[in-house]
Amino acid sequence: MDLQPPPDTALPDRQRFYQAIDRHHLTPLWEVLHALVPSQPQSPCVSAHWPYATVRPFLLASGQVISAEEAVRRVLVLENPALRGQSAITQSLYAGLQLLLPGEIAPSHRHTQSALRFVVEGQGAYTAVNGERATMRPGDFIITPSWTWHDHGHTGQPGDSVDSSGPVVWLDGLDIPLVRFLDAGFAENGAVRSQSVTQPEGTSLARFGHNMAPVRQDAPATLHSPLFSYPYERSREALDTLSRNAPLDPWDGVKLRYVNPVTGGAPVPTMAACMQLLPAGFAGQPSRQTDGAVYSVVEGEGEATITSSTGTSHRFTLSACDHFVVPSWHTLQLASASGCVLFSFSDRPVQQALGLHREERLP
Ligand code: GTQ
Repeated sequence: MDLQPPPDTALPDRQRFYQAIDRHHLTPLWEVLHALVPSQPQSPCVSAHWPYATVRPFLLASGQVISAEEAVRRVLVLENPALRGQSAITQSLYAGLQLLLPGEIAPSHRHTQSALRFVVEGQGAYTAVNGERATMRPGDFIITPSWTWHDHGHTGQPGDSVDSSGPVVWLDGLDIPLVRFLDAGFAENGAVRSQSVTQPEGTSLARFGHNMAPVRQDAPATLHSPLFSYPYERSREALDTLSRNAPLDPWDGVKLRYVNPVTGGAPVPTMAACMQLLPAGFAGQPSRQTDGAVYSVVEGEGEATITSSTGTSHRFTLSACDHFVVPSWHTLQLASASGCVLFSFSDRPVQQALGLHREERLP
């Protein structure tokens, strides 16, 4: 008489089956399906905060360890604590703080990765893009789009007026992990250390930065903004005016995004950037987005409470020049007793182009 096999003998059979197919580089979907197609984003990233009081001494010490020229780019990378060794702050984005000292040059190169700069501290440095220099002042937002030649320099001298005799520090945001994921990275070094200036500073701003555009000379057919520099004084003035004249957004305070003035789209195709003002006494409501974002505190003080979908929560006390990261689908709640200005960037245009972007504003 045949005995029914006990139910648990199915398991060894399964394991034997898995071993048999494993040798042929086959694996059963049903063991991983739930993780492959999660019911909601389950980012491996964690929220993190880099107080400037902690980072600045190391950044200045890096200036004693290596020259900008030898380093090519003297940057301390902000690595997500859960992605150590990957030079990534989120799954798609890279962030770092770059230091340039008076008289230094970071030599000309170009790469398919798009970059944005947000100036954190100091006077006297410039970024040159496509033959035009953009002076870097704290709060300025500057782009170096994919495959454009760019170099950085600090024209100050150690003995100069206090204004330009000090270090200049800026936040670099690049789509390095995204381009790496797509295996689409190319790079070249320039034939000269610094590209020659072919148009005076301010030319691009005059052409495209005043809600006007050239008449006969069509806007260049590029995916990126024809404007390379977005000066802080203008963004700040816009936020100030809106904080007085318009209703506050209960989640964001006053928040504007940087645009390509020709298309209204993002300044570079892979990254969006925003500037926001939290007025004194602001206590924001929580929201979450599928685009993880990197923040730079421009002015003032505040608090960011970031909670993962599993309920792990961190509250960061923010001061000027601090940086922090909000991973995908983590709720962010912002508050400021005395007022605060925040810069942020994310991969939102990529998600929007692919129809993937989602946002949830919680009560
Ligand atoms: O300034 O070109 O932080 O190529 C990383 C890679 C900055 C740059 C970074 C880069 C740059």
